[in-house]
Amino acid sequence: MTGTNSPQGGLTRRSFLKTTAAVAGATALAGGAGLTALADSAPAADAGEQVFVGRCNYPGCFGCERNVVVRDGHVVNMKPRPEAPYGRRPCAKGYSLMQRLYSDQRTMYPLKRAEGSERGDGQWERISWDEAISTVCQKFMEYQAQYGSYSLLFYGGPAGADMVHITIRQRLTGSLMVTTQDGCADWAIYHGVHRVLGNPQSGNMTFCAWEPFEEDVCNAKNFIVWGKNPCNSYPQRWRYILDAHDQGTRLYAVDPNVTQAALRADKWFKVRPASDLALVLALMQVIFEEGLQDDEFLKTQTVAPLLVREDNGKFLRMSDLGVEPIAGPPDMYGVPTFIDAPAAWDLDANKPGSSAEIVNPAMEGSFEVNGIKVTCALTLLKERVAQYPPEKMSELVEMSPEDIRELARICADGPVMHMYGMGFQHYDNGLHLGMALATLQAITGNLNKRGAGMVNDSVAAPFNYGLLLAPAFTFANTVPLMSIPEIIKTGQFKGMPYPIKAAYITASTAPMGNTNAVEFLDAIRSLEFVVVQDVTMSPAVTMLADIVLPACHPFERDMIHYAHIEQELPYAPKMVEPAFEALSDTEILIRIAKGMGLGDVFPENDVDALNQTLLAEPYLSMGISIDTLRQNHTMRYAPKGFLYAAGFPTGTGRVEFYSESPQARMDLGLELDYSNQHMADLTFPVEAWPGTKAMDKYPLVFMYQRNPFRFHGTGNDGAWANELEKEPIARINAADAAARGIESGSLVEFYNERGYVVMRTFVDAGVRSGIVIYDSKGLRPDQYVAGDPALLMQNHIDPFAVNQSFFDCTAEMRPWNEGR
Ligand SMILES: Nc1nc2c(c(=O)[nH]1)N[C@H]1C(S)=C(S)[C@@H](COP(=O)(O)OP(=O)(O)OC[C@H]3O[C@@H](n4cnc5c(=O)[nH]c(N)nc54)[C@H](O)[C@@H]3O)O[C@H]1N2
Ligand SMILES: Nc1nc2c(c(=O)[nH]1)N[C@H]1C(S)=C(S)[C@@H](COP(=O)(O)OP(=O)(O)OC[C@H]3O[C@@H](n4cnc5c(=O)[nH]c(N)nc54)[C@H](O)[C@@H]3O)O[C@H]1N2
Ligand code: SF4
Ligand SMILES: [Mo]
Repeated sequence: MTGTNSPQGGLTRRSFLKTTAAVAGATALAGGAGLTALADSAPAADAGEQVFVGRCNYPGCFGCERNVVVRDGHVVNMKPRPEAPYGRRPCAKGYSLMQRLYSDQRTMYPLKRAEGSERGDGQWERISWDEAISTVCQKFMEYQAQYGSYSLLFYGGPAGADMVHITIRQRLTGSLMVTTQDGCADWAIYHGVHRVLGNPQSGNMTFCAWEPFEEDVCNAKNFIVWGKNPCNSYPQRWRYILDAHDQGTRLYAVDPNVTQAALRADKWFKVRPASDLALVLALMQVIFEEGLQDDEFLKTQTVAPLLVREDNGKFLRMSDLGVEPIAGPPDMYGVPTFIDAPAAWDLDANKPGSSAEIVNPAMEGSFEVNGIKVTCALTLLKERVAQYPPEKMSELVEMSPEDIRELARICADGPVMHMYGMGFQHYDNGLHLGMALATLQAITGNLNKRGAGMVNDSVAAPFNYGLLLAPAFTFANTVPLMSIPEIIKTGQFKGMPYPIKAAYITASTAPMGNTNAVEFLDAIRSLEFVVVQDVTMSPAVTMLADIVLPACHPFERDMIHYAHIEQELPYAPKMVEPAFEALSDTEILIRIAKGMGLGDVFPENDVDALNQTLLAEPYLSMGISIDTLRQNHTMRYAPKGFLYAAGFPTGTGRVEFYSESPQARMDLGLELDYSNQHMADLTFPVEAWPGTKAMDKYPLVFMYQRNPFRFHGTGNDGAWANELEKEPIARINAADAAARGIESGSLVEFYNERGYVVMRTFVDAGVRSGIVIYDSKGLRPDQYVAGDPALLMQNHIDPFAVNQSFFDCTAEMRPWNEGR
């Protein structure tokens, strides 16, 4: 963690609080209908009504269809749509979308910060779109001319989940070659899983054997939910899991706390926070010890028989045996490729040969080939996990060896599906956890067969790259979000100049939720010029903006949902005219492109961009166009079936539980030692682990959970949500409360040496002792009694995963006495 006082921005942990207090006043410009007004206008009969098939636009969720009722140009109701393929029962936050449309916190007009006022004062002047766009473009072009394109930071989140918006945004950032951010959220576990199962470069986070999941989950014999609360975070998937459970699939939950999944499970495995890695390594030890592994799968579909060279950690190749590589098919750029097959030991011939040809390879042992010592990958794995038997891991995981053995047998009794969440990777050891869990699936053969696989969220639709790429094939420079404060302060990253002067922030409230929130805000506030584009007066708007660009709500524009759950393209039409002067995100970006002289290489307007978006494969050959989507609402762009029928998308085409050239997820320009990155191994969190200095002083793991009413910061403007839950709450265990004289329902201060927050706190028997769970960043900073959870966060990053470890943070608590 870097220092909390910045000489540049002057925003310290103290002034962060002062700034957030101004947020409440900053929304005074707004005005609109709340819950009461909407109730008054509930639909009567159907006279004069229009019904559209609308859907949610939360990224990574289903995009559930529902019938949206429009009367006199206003959305007045939303009803379930039973004929929808999967999303048939919209959840609470799905319904709240309607409220966001008429929220009193909508951005209404382009605004500029009033002359003489400070950022965060909440004093705005209304300006025209022409003035807004020309101010933005003029400023951006000045910085570009003086400092180069990297001086512009385009910070965009996935919110809105609109394919056209994201496509045009990337065309613009690539054309201008600006600096953009990598969000560094959720990636540790995926990077680990991708190392083992291959990275299809598709944003795919679900590795079910059969797609769609909804048709296959009932084929699982055992379904295990890890560090996830799908009832809140994936309500539609949860429904299919419960259906499968009713039909006989056994359900298990691995979680430190009681969740709805734990309550419904046949057995709940209660783990210590951040100890899942130790647990999964022990599970594999048991599986090998008891001979429960799937030898045939290991032999034919994994790297188990491949020979690893002791001298350089790489697989022994046929070229090492003097066989010339043969020509392979050209790659996607037309560059010739060569096949140099990995070698295995042929037991019948008692010599090495091509792994592609050997029928009876050695699965274990060490050999010497041309003076090089080589060892079967499976032997290396077995030696690794032999170090972690249940009896040894039991104390770390705080689970009995008997329970660990029971879970191991469940994991080997296929078909098994693991649903893995974010909770258990929000610590600094998340990357190895991803590798370990994928390896567990490989050794038990629970991949590539029905009812088996690894389930998470999000399949990214194929984009129209012709439209997305800049015309001259230039690219933006992506930097990790975590490094942005340092880059702004020093003007450098990886030895290259990044003299950032201005920021354009859209579809994100990341500053409020990053583990480096304080430094991040501080850094952005030190910039000369900040533009924020949002549907609502979000904290990013109220705290940072010089210019506000009001964006359409998804019901006010056509939408092609790009980050959905199955390989099906969800579409929703524009249903009502934009409120006030809002424009679609795409239209705003096109106007900026035109204002910066790029008009001739951009679509004419948002409708033109929409029409061009689907003029690409696989849409053309699947008959998917805006017209057919308008008729069908949702259309598959890939046939149903096995995802990895043709082999795994790894270098060897096999499951690589041993990776010969492990990479860091992002290059931070650091010299790294990769020797322990080939295979999963026991690594530890930085704070949330017994024996750390932080834990000694602040013994409670400080974590959040997804709120069913909101999607991060999207929805904190929804009147229903705020009426149901007026203030952020925290939950703690009774023993922890009693030890500190805390009463349920009272205000409690949570603190560590970095900062503090005060929340109303309830004793909850479902919370494990030693844990504080607070509401995820659904609520606005000004709704905290005092302080903010962001002030407590630590900001260490594992340089291999380059990801935020949101739960790797500890705190102490005491009754709040109205002052510190
Ligand atoms: N404390 C804490 N921090 C967290 C998390 C947490 O739960 N708690 N979660 C972490 C994770 S896993 C993630 S993925 C990130 C997510 O972080 P973000 O991607 O920043 O998500 P949101 O906070 O929802 O911010 C979305 C913003 O986009 C706006 N918006 C919604 N729809 C549109 C649209 O169509 N157009 C435009 N222009 N704007 C739109 C919303 O009004 C809102 O202000 O946060 C991470 N940080
Ligand atoms: N309603 C709603 N749904 C959402 C979102 C939202 O904001 N609101 N956000 C979306 C996004 S971007 C994301 S990333 C996902 C995240 O959704 P999930 O992956 O479901 O994450 P959480 O809801 O944070 O649940 C984390 C779970 O992990 C448990 N946990 C904590 N530490 C450990 C540990 O060390 N080991 C184990 N085994 N469990 C642990 C917690 O007790 C909790 O039950 O949700 C998505 N869905
Ligand atoms: S938030 Fe997700 S589950 Fe809920 S209605 Fe929307 S798409 Fe469906
Ligand atoms: Mo996320």
